[in-house]
Amino acid sequence: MQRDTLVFDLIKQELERQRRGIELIASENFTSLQVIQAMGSVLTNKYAEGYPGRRYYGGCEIVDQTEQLAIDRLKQIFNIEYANVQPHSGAQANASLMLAILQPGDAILGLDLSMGGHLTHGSAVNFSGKLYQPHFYGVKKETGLIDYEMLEEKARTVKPKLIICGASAYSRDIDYARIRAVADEVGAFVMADIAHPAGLIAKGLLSSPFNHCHFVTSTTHKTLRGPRGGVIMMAKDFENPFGLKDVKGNVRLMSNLIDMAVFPGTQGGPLEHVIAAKAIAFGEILTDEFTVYAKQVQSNAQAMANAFINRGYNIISGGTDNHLMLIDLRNKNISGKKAEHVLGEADITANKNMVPYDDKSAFVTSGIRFGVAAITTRGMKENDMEFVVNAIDKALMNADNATTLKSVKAEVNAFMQQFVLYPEIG
Ligand code: DSN
Repeated sequence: MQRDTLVFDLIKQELERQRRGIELIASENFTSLQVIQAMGSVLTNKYAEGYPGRRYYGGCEIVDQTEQLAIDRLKQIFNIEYANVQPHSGAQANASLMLAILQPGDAILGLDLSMGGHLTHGSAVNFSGKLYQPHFYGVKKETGLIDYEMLEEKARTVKPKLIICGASAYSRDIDYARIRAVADEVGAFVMADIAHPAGLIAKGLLSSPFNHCHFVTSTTHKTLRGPRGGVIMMAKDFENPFGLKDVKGNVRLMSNLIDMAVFPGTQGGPLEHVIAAKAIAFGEILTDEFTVYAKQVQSNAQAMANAFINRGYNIISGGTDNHLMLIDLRNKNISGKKAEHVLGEADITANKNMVPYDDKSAFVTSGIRFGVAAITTRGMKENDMEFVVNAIDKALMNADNATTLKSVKAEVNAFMQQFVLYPEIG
């Protein structure tokens, strides 16, 4: 077979794009080379429907071991009893979990997408909003913090089967104990989707949801710095208190119901090459090196937030506890859409984002979201945040000046040369 130079040239171009730019998309990171190598391995050839030791195909004795390693390491990271590492993505993890514990039409309560939530937490355009009956809580207009009184009031009114916490654009820690208290009062399960802050939770830098939430889901590619994928976890397995049954009518342990909801409920063959890469990433997370990384992520985010505040930018909630921040650009007279475009011209990658109580549509938005997980992996420290924020500010304040944008881009490209990315790849 002839080498597909067309595709490989494009991959090379993407590597160069990643190398020369400042990556601030809060949901992205740079995996280690060994994670990439596992994803590009022969494990992609293997069908392994089922779980380690109980598969529907022969020849699974090796992938049984890689999958079991991923499970064991994830359990060790969070000190938990149960982990399913097969979900292809965070959305799949959430879909599987909901399939395991909900019936179509059941009420669910999540953080509104326009207030920092996520599509899979009940959005009308997502399975979660179509199959279930979605209700939402928000953040307080004055503080940008989760409105726990509203959450409690809604929970008491709609009596959801599931309360979802976790967010994609919320920079503060979450009071899981308070959410669990109202869930117990109304008879709801609680699921924390920790896709964004998981790497910081893994190292004890943010509150742990595991003591309070029945279920925890995550992606593996954000602050966990692994391959693209999802996981479902429980601190403790339990015989479900609401008498949820499997298809044969048997009351089962939650772990059985979740395993069955992932496969065969929502997925077929697991991606064993990705699961091996998850195992590698989880091994990396268990090291002291990753502890240093996670602490640096948090320090860099705080340094970046301060640099923005010093330049008059309005950060929702006034700062950050985790790896990201959401900026309301309305006092800077530029929309999120234009800001994203202008920054792109300067090789700074970020995404527009609605801010709470936004008066612009999701396509335009008043906000922009920045995260530091990826630039921290590149090797940036607190003092580098001044350069980054200065470059962003210069670009945004000269949004219609092509010459200035070109010079910011040149400065960014020169600056990034010191933060070597994948030197092993030519
Ligand atoms: N799309 C991800 C994010 O950017 O936060 C969430 O799924």
